[in-house]
Amino acid sequence: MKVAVVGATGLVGTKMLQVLAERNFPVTELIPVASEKSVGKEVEYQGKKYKVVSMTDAIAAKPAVALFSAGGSTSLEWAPKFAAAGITVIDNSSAWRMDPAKPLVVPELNADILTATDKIIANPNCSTIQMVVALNPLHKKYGIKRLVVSTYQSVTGTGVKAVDQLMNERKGIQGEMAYKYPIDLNVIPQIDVFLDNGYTKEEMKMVNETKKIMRDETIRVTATTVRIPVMGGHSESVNVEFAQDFDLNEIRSLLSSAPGVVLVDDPANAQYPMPKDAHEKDEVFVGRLRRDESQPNTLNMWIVSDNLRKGAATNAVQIAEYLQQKGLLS
Ligand code: 11C
Repeated sequence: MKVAVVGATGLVGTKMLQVLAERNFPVTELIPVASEKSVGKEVEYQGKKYKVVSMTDAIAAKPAVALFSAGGSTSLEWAPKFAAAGITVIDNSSAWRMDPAKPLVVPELNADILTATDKIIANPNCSTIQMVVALNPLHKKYGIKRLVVSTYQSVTGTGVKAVDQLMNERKGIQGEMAYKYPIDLNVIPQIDVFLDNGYTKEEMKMVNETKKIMRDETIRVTATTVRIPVMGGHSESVNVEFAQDFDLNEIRSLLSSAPGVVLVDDPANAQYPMPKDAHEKDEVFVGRLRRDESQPNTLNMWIVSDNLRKGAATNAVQIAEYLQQKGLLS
């Protein structure tokens, strides 16, 4: 199968290539695509070098699927052109996520909504993906009424410029700033821009995407999203109020058997999820499970995942795998 990766030289694009190879996705021809200034550069895939091509050349090559990670405006402009040529786009930007006509997919939850006519499929925000993967089995059993989430997000979510800023600060080098403030030895309670309601775009993505993916507009969600000087993944403290009471042991067993979830919850032995351990893994790690003693039917949990993998590249490749296995690609 011909596969295009749009944004192939970025952090997520590079991870998409790595994940496609690791999972042995049946790529017969790779078409790496990037901005005009990268056209002609080479990327390596399974030991072979491939020349980066332009958008127009990629469409002419007619891949069956194009994994996009090139930002919202590129996606708004180019995804419809790929789709019009019969190419299925799996888009990692926020451009199409809340479009009612576009599926927003986390395969563990809602791949069943996909059809052969879906030519632009949205990949959710990283912080949303890891939260819903962990919450879905609990929602099915107890019904979630309300979520209060605070995030601790890796600089890799911003991109290579932010990784460079953190590393430069550590080395005492004055370089380009991805953030308005230093990130090393700091915490920045702003991810993306502020909206009129006082929340950031990242926070409202968690609110709106969660309801769409979980197919339940009644779930109430409030979020505070925060950048911390960490690389391996995003962490989240989630307070979950259920419609009915729960049993902690049953929660543990539901999470242990949930697809894509690994339970790491042994406080007596200081075992809990950390980004250092989640780095380069595809699963969502859950721990610190405990009853909220201040509120009935309410649980506190801690969720960690590699934002570049399950939060972006792996989720996109899993969608492609589903489409391919179900014969939904042209
Ligand atoms: C971050 N979650 O950590 C963001 C990155 O809508 O796909 C991904 C933004 C998005 O900064």
